[in-house]
Amino acid sequence: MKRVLITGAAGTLGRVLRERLPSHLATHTPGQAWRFRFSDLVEMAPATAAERREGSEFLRCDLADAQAVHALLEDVHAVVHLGGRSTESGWNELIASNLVGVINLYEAARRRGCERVLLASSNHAIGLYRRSERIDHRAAARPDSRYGVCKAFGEDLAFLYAHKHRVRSLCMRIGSCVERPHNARMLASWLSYGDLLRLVAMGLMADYRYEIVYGVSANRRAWWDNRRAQELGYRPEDDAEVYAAELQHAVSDSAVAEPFQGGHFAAEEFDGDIDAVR
Ligand code: NAI
Ligand code: 15L
Repeated sequence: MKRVLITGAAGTLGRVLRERLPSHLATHTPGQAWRFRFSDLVEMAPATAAERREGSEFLRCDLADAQAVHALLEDVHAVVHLGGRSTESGWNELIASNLVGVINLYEAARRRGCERVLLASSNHAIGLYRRSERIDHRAAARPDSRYGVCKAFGEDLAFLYAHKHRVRSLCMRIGSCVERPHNARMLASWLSYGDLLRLVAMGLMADYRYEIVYGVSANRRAWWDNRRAQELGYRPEDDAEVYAAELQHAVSDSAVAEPFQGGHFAAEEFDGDIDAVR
């Protein structure tokens, strides 16, 4: 039996995984028993009947509290780390939840002997690449925001703990994980909920030490060459192109957002020189 901890389980993607990951794994990993521990800073909706049957646990925990995170990692085989601020925020909030939080998570994983962490990184770690560029898993960070810097830091921390210690890490640079794309940018960056499940299932099963992959569907307009994820066994099934006729003209009026992969995260507070970003 392998216990999976999902942090940020009260959030949007946490709720998707709570509802759908147990049955997805039961179908796709026959012979392997999984148990789930769900955690968040805030109170979660009460467990469903299915979750009670599966024996899932629900624990409130502030990722900024090292002792509490150490307790949370008891008997955990793998962590899907979604917890933290998910949009641009002030430094104080980001330092507590996204920097101290991810440090506490990896330190507890190391001390508890947790085998692997699936880290929800973000396209905003590489948001200052241009949309005209096609990048792969070897692309160095080019954060577009304070939030993106914290994600890039998480990827470096994952490297340290994977190679210096024994915590394997899959850093998932997630694009836009929403039920359906809302604008032209998401024709490239969309990750469907079904493909999120496929990516996480791959991350729980594949053999790796440290990897960066893109959390993106099989979008024909994607800016990201996701062959490393494919090699590890990720098989996305969705393509945002089915929304193209409806969304291809849904562009912003920002001269900063449009050239960059990070879109409005790049544009917010931007007072640099667009041409000098390369
Ligand atoms: P969300 O904001 O809905 O969920 C994040 C959860 O983390 C919230 O429930 C919040 O209460 C919890 N949290 C915040 N600070 C915490 C702390 N100090 N201790 C414990 N829990 C804390 O975000 P969403 O959309 O579900 O995203 C999940 C993860 O995936 C986030 O790390 C986000 O940065 C990342 N991501 C999401 C993308 C998307 O398109 N939804 C794209 C790229 C990355
Ligand atoms: C993210 O990292 C955010 O968490 C999410 O809210 C979206 O803004 C997403 O990136 C995106 O770039 O669409």
